[in-house]
Amino acid sequence: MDKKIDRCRCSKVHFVHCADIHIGTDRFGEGVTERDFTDSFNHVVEFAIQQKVDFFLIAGDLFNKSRITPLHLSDAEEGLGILKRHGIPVIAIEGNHDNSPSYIERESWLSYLSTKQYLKLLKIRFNGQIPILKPWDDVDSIGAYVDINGIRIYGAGYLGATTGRRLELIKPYIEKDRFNIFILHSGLTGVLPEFGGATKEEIEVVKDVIDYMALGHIHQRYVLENWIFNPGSLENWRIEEAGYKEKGFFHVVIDPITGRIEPHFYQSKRRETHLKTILLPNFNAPKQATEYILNEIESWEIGKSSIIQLTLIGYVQFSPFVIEIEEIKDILYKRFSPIMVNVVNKLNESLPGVSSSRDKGSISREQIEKEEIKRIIQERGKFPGFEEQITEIVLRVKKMALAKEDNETILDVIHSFVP
Ligand SMILES: [Mn+2]
Repeated sequence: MDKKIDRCRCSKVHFVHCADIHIGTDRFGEGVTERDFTDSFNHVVEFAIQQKVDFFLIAGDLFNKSRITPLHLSDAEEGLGILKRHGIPVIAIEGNHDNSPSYIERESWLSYLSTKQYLKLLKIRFNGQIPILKPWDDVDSIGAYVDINGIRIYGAGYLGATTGRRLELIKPYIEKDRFNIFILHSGLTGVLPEFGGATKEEIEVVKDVIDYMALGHIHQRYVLENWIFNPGSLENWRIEEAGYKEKGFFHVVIDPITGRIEPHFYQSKRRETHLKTILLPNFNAPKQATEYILNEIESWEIGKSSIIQLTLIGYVQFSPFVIEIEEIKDILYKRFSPIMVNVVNKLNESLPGVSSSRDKGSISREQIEKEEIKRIIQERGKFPGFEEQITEIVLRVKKMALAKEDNETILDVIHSFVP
């Protein structure tokens, strides 16, 4: 392959690619595990310094919110400052969390960090249908691309439902004969049901001009065809993400002669987290249930200062609310010294794969809900022929709202259903 990086360079170019750091996430209130996100970021910073990488990419969501506290800003400045002192340039884009709700127009804290030379913020603005592809400019501290060690890095930020269309518009302006990295904060449909995003086809529009697609947004690692790379969030942004397969960051080595990409994936440093489920038999009395739970807990192996989330499922012959949740929590705190315990009581709720005597042969709660929503949509008569689809949207939005997804992400899902 006749590529692309300066011929004079003989040594390999290497960089770190991470995303979704979410500094400032407070999962339990009162800041109990807030610093986990900073710790995890600092761990990647440490790695980058040891490896003496040429540059450091952040593919969006450095912060959890567009409005951050002074502590979150100084946390970010500390990690970024270490990279700066070691002469490692940081190239970043804004994710949907850094800059909502009007994510393209407003100044974010990343623009501030860019002005202070902690990072180089890239974004591609549009003049109607025309992308403005200005090179990085030290005076304005903004640009659409920057060249480092012969590699060109473009950064587009979060484009939401317009991602596919905008990539099409950007493509003709990208210089083909270089080694190009493109940083984008976008999901990919089909990776995880709770994350919407662009389709593979929409991203592939730029495949023949981009060598390394550096994505962020989905909190689980995935790689497609040694071309699309998504590292996942560093920490578990929601506790349930402890169930995701992998999260971390890439250390990528590029051969300057052939343009060959050699990605190495590393798991991030995360707080030990245990998602536990106890299925209760059909007990008559709450005391039986509590004893059963305590007995189950006996066999667990859990390190100190962990997060424990215990979900109770199954059907009992008494009101599930009389179970002594506080007593169970106390036992867990005494036995394992966790930093946080969360008990989710889903007793007597219908779950897939768990049948109960009471709804055998009848339809599930989900089914009833779905039928009812569909009936209401049919009655209103606004979407003839699309009742099934609209019902799916309503159910999905409800699920996302319960999972406390931010408004922009929910809006995106709604948009993704609109042709
Ligand atoms: Mn994120």
